[in-house]
Amino acid sequence: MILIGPSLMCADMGNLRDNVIRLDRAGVDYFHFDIMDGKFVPNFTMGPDMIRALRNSTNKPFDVHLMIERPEEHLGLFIDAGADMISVHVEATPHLQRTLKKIRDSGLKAGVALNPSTPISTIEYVLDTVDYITVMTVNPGFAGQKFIPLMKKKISKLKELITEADYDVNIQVDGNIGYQTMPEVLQNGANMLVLGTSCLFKQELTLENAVLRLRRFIDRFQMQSSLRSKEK
Ligand code: S6P
Ligand code: MG
Repeated sequence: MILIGPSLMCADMGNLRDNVIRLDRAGVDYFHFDIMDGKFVPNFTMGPDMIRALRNSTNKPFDVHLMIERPEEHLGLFIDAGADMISVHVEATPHLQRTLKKIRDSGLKAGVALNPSTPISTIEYVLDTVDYITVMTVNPGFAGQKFIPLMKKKISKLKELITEADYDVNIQVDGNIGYQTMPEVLQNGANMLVLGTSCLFKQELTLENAVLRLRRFIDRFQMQSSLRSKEK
């Protein structure tokens, strides 16, 4: 199952509720919120009040990507605001396992995000405590950056590790996911796509048409890969 989640920091900030309602109707699977603290990453974006304000606009899950230092100190704010899934960066806390467990114990899905230079070995011993792993395919902090090619290898290595250990963990990719990069990240094992300026929020397409085009592309991709695996 391939899931698509618009990155709301790339939406029309003046019409956020309208964008969420339209994307929900167009059939996205979840909404991705980027939270930055100006320290872990050199930028500021959204916060818990925005999550709370949008919570009654859709029933789809809210995925909160915490790009903040010491995320364990702020989890309550995002849980209370209406998050369904929270990911924390492995580089941002010395207590990763405890933090992930706290997210899960609160009834949410727990995710861990890896900066491009962070090796997969850092999460080997929390594979039983996570629901999804976010492979950052750009350095976190900004939309509109270029995909880092070596991340394709990282995704496939991670997929191998998860499959070998037989864990039920999704792989999310975040950063410059568009028609150029999608085929390879999907082939290598990603199944949750964060979509920003490279794919959904494009001047030349309405949100509805952008989602439609994307769904067709993913359906075609899945059909072709199931044909390929039958031929083998
Ligand atoms: C980046 C953030 C992302 C971006 C998204 C933008 O720090 O975590 O979620 O919003 O990657 O997408 P694009 O297509 O503009 O790179
Ligand atoms: Mg993100």
